[in-house]
Formats: sequence, structure tokens, C-alpha cells
Amino acid sequence: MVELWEEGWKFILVHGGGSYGHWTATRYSVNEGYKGLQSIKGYLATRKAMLLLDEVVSKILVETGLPVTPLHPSCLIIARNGVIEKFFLEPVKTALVKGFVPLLQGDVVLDLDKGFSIVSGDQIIYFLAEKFKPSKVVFGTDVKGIYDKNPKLYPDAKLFRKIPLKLLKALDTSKIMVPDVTGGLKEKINYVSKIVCKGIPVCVGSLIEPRNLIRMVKGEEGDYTLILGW
Ligand code: IP8
Repeated sequence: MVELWEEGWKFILVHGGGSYGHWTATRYSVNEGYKGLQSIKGYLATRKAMLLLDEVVSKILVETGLPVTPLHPSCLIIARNGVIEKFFLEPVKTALVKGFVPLLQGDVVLDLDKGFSIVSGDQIIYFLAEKFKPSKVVFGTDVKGIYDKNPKLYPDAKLFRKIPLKLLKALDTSKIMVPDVTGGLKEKINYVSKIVCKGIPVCVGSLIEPRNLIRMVKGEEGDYTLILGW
């Protein structure tokens, strides 16, 4: 990733909740919103879990030489019933102008209807894509991309190198992955589709395989999925 930054690419990073955020949010039913003083415990625990995860992620990235600026959506976003209503983007813009790499995450945010709610990294990516109109959006995963079935369960799963939006929307996501507090793969596909519909190319691929991120960003040949807008 540092290679891209050194070449002058400007980009925003967004990570999800992983076992830190999802486990905590599920344990305290945070998605149900404010239900009295007791539920604040879950809100705080989830915020803390995401702060901890973000600290881990930013430390690793800084050690690779990437000047990341962690920007916590819990303090930048107001949602309504789980959907971003207001997003204070000035820190993101300033970080980009100053040559930093803004680092955001799925988070628990204040909510005009529910008191608080969880906003996924994917929803944040969609919002940012609409505002910043990037040349490409890349979704990083721990598998090579989008398959016809779960590659962790089925060794004969077939990787789609290119998949038209129509086929992507028709995939039976229940066979590919289990849902999580922000909707799992179904919601991810929903946001991927919305971004592609805005005319922004989207790739989904592994961040574990060396150089794969660079291949996806630069559009080089490789084992990953490119979503086609038709
Ligand atoms: O992993 C969820 O973000 P996601 C964040 O992008 C929390 O869905 C707090 C669970």
C-alpha cells in the first residue's frame, strides 16, 4: 500500500468491525439502539472495541511507512435509523490535501431515531464514493474475490474474474456467507451495486496475497473480481 502512496495515489482506507466490533455489538444487541441506561454499556463497549481495533490497524499501517490519520466515524457521523444522515467530511478532505491517508472504520454512531446505531464500513465507503467520486473502489477480503459458493467450504467454488451487476445481484448470498450485525455479504453486495451504478468501477479481492491490492488499483491482470456495470 505504501508503494501506491509513494507513487502519489490519493486514497481513503476503511476497515470493518471484524471480531472486535461484531462480537461486541452482537453480545449487547447494540443494533437495537438506546433502550435505557443498561444499553449504554453496549454502546461504550462497541466504541471501545472499534477504537482498539483501529489502534491495531493504524499501528501496523504506520509501521509500513504509510502516514495514516485515523478518523473515527463515531464522532463524524449522525445516522437516522442506521443510515448516514450527516457526515462531517472536512477532516477527511484536509487529511487528503495534506498528503495523509484517512483511515475510517465501520462504527457505532449517534442516531436521530434509535439513539445509536451501527454504520458499516461498506455504507461509509458508499457515502465517501458518492462525495469524492474516486476512479475506483476496492473491497479487500481474505479470499480471492466473489465466488459462486463459499470457497472456505467448497474447494470446487468458482471465482468470478468479471461479473455483471445483474448476475451479482442474483447471487444467493445465504450460500456464500453468514449474516452479521450489518447484514453480511448481502449488504456488501447492495453497496457494491450502488457504487457501480454511480459509474465507479469496483474490484473485490484478497489483501492477503502480495501485490494484489496494487494489481486491483492499477487494473493489472490477476485473481480478483471486477464488477461490470451491465
Ligand atoms: O464490519 C461494523 O462494520 P462492518 C462495525 O463494516 C461494528 O460491518 C461496530 C460492528
